[in-house]
Amino acid sequence: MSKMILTKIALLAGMTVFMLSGAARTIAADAPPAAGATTAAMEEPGTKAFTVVSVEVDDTKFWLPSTITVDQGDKVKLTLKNQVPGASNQHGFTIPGYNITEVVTRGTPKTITFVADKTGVFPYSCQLHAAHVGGQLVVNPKK
Ligand SMILES: [Cu+2]
Repeated sequence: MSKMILTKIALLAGMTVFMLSGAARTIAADAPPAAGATTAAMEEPGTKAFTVVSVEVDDTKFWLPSTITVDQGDKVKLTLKNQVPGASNQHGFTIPGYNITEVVTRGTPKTITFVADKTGVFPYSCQLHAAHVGGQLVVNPKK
């Protein structure tokens, strides 16, 4: 075969891969959003987004990260994920200082949004299990 034909075959093969991957992307876009599919690029300006995950390490359950820091007036978006294995598939997430209380089922992330209008340190925890280690939301005063 001549070099030109080989080049054409290579181009066609490349285009086929490109078109196939395009089709795969289209299918993926039509599928229901996967866990954590939202990206920072999709956030509106002024929104601070965090993923907060419940995990188990050596028999102790944690909500991580253990500190979330924002500024007063920020719109806060929390994607809550429960990744704790085991028979119990539900854990709680509560920030009493902001009147937030949710139950998060493993495999079904929950997204909550609120405006951080009060400054201070607001603990968060699991309202279902006292031993489940929580953390704190820190809201700094506006500069
Ligand atoms: Cu819990």
